Amino acid sequence: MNMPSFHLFLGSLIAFTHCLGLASLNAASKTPGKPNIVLIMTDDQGWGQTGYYNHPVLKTPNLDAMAADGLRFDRFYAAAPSCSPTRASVLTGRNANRTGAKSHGSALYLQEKTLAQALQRDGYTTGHFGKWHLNGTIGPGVPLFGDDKHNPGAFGFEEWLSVTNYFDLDPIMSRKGEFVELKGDSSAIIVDAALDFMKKAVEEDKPFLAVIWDGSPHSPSVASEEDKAAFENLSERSKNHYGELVAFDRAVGVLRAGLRELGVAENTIVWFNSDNGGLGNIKPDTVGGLKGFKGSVWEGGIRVPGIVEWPAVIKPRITDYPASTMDIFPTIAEILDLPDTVFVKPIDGISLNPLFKGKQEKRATPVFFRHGSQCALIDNEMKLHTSKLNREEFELFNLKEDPSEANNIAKAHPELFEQMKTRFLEWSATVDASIEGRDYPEGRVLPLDTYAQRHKWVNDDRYKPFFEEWRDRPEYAKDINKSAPKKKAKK
Ligand SMILES: [Ca+2]
Repeated sequence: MNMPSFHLFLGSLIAFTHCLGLASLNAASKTPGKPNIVLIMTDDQGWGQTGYYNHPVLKTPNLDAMAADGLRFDRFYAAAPSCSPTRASVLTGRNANRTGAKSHGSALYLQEKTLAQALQRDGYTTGHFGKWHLNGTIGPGVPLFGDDKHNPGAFGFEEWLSVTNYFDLDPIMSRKGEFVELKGDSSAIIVDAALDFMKKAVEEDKPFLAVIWDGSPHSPSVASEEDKAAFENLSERSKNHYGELVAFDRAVGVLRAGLRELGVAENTIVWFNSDNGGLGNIKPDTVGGLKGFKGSVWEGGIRVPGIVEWPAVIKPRITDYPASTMDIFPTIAEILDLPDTVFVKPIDGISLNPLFKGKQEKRATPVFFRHGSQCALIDNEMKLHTSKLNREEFELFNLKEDPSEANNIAKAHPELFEQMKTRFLEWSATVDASIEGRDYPEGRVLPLDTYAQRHKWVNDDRYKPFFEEWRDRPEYAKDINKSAPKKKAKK
């Protein structure tokens, strides 16, 4: 279409919509086109650490407001009790053992297909902001290299401002490979960067996927004096931990207000959850009285705060439907009617779109967990659990009647117990096949390059040129001084 006739067309379209009047305009704006998607995840925030669960010392007014306006999941599960595996599950819809990212710091295989790649192909602009932890590097967050084969860009993110792992006040981050020193609170930095990205997408009239993975409140926690003020009776460690959650909550407020200012809040899905359960060494309570902590598949290790806000579709309410980070990609795929070729199969999550629309039934597909030797199968209120997969020592719990998982009822329900055990072992066998690489067209796992093999950042030769510059930075000082002690000045 040439310009003049386009303007003519636009002019008549405006005149036409004016004739239709306000009511139909509202109806039109309510018709969801492609929703924008914001996935926001904290690092080590336990199930009990929100204001809406009446935490004894922590207040989270912004998460509370989000919960009141959205779908609050009282049984939302991180797919694993640890960082990288849960991140892999978000991007693939699969149990992390299938994907390479089986333990903290392990790289995601390049043979996987991600949510970001699928959305990019569907016309979305995609961005990652914050902690990545899928490139094989362990230790404190360091900026990612632009040519790292496992950086966010390699998995479908066009824009990124990222670090390998947790990060605190005044971090050094990587903007698509360019190292940038930033000032201020880490949660505020990544939310501001994500909002800039969203603003640009709105100006360009493109739907967006913004993945905001915070490093808070993961240790070492460093909070500002102001954010620690409410916790003066706590230990220094707990004060900083809770202070970081205050800063995160404030950033959630900035994010929600920003979406409203951009005029896109109505048709934006904002999905918040934590990446694993709470910590045992933080006081007071992080897991809301559940059993176990981060690292275990007891409820305290895997059940996390979870809220989905989508004003155009979701009516505010609370649900006890068990859902998981593995459901995020399948849910979005169904909403956007993406072909199932966007996934490497099998996937382990299911679409929650029917639940979003208010059709709440029992969950048909259980939520499976396998993390090292610790495994669980959650089938609505029933939970099969083992800490020793190789010995097949399973126990059965009813989470509704026994939320603290104290009474093994396997003997009282032998048939159900056997059924669930069989179901779990069948599923687990499919995971073994995935580990062998059977899900990939190559029929095997392609070897990882050296830098993607799990390693400490400080042993990575690419970072050695930065040691002198970074030697006095609190997050790196210990590692650098141990690995490359400072030469004593000559007398
Ligand atoms: Ca974590």
